Amino acid sequence: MTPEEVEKKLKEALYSFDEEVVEKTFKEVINAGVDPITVINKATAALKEIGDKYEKGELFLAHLVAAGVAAKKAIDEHVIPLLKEKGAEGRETLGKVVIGTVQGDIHDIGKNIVASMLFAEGFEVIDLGKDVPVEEFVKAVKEQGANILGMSALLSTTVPVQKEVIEALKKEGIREEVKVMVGGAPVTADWAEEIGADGYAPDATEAVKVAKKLVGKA
Ligand code: B1M
Repeated sequence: MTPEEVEKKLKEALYSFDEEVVEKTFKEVINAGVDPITVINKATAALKEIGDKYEKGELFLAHLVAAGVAAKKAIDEHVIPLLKEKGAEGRETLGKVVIGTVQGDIHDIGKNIVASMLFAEGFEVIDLGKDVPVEEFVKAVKEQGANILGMSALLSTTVPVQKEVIEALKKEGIREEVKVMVGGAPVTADWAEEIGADGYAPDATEAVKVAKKLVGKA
């Protein structure tokens, strides 16, 4: 299956807004031997297009929800297990990552992909989930002795929370003990620099490279 065929199939499936169709198509593409990263990249592009149409008023919120729920289920069930396959118990860890989607934000598809790929590449990953309060990030960094704190944000209203967490780490006197990596569709390298984060990645493949660099294992 060519990347163009994968793109067409996944797009058509997501535009059906039907969970069963989406799941069947993801399964078909994966079973055809398509690399999971290609599947994620093509699905992300299709979801972005659906999001843009919602923003322009060409689709309703119900469409955004249907596509999001179906994509999450298909990715959780058919793509994430493949991403995690490389991870094995008892291996030497590259470091400990505490990760979550910031408070006020329930977008977790991208965060879950990043967490799975970090795990697959050898990191120990403590996933705090979505809508994670500032103090919970700080507490987890402290208690877990994390090497990296990863924060995902998908809304322009929740991106500033990444800064709040960094400020809270400073207040607790533990900012220098942990590297901070930020990401999510509206997050940029400039923003990461502005808030004093140590790393930024536009996608999950890059997130793994940045994380390895942050722990000196690149
Ligand atoms: Co929402 N949503 N949504 N949504 N949604 C966006 C983000 C939006 C851009 C759509 C649009 O209008 N164009 C828009 C935000 C606009 C803005 O703030 N500027 C939006 C909105 C408005 C909303 C609601 C407010 C809608 C409403 O209720 N009126 C609401 C918010 C709820 C809340 O959070 N409080 C809402 C709800 C939802 C659903 C629940 C329906 C669903 C989420 C389901 C879920 O996650 N469980 C959903 C979806 C699916 C989307 C879009 C369409 C797709 C997001 C996605 O999963 N992409 C999205 C459109 C878009 O992104 N342009 C949109 C696929 C995923 C693999 O990509 O998350 O970018 P992404 O992750 C990538 C990279 O960003 C990076 O790696 C990942 C993999 O390569 N990355 C990191 C992510 N985290 C990282 C962390 C790192 C490093 C890299 O280091 C730690």
